[in-house]
Amino acid sequence: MAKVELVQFRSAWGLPNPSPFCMKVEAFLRYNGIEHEVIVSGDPRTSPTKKLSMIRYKGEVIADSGEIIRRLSKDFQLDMNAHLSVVEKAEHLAMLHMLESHLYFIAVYSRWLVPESWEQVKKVFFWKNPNFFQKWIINKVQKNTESNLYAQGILRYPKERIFEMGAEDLSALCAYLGDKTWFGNEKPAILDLSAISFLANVLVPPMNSPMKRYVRSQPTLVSYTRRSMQSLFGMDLSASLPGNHEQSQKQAG
Ligand SMILES: N[C@@H](CCC(=O)N[C@@H](CS)C(=O)NCC(=O)O)C(=O)O
Repeated sequence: MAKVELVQFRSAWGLPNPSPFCMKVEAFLRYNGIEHEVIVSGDPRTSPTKKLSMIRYKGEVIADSGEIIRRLSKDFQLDMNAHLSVVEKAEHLAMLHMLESHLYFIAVYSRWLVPESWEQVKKVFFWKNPNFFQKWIINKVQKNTESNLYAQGILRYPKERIFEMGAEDLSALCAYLGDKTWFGNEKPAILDLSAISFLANVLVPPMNSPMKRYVRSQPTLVSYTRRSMQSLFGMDLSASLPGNHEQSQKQAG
């Protein structure tokens, strides 16, 4: 089989990737034992969608985590959702869109437009000691992000309401997980790859956002993040997550 080149941002904050979409693809490759090489790129403009995640594979460039997983699943004859019922598949699709097409924009707002977080984000995505011109570029990228969030709609709400909506999404995710080991029940489904990437990206970075405070207050989500990161990435996050909860002993299958 042709090797997959996974083009993604530099890892940060002790996480495989600061982008939940790149992390989702990496989780897919790792879980399914697909041979791959990580190529670090800080510039999403090289991607056909002008966004990362992206892979190079069989001489093609494929962007978008969903499209990448669709294509590789076909070629490697995999279906991580095969064991789900029709209703579960529908629920997973709705949850996936909640994470990737709603919560994501709240996370972007939280990182890029809240000044305290922005200071941390700048260090990860841009130059360490920017000169005058680089500072101008950084400000321009931030302004573009602000315009995008206004066009998308999330920026038309007050800050308190934006974070309240973030907590609503996370609360729905938590309720849907319930006491299951994985969203896919006994083994991970595609929703797990996305959920773990979003949760780890909320919980682990050093920013003290309202979303992080919310997730930390939910033992179900904290223990899910801990055991899934151990299982999918072999990473022990115990040191950076709140202490023992009743589910933390649960073994991920
Ligand atoms: N639907 C895409 C979303 C990708 C996406 O939004 N990537 C962000 C990083 S988390 C990006 O590259 N943004 C750059 C930009 O908007 O200029 C996927 O699943 O890969």
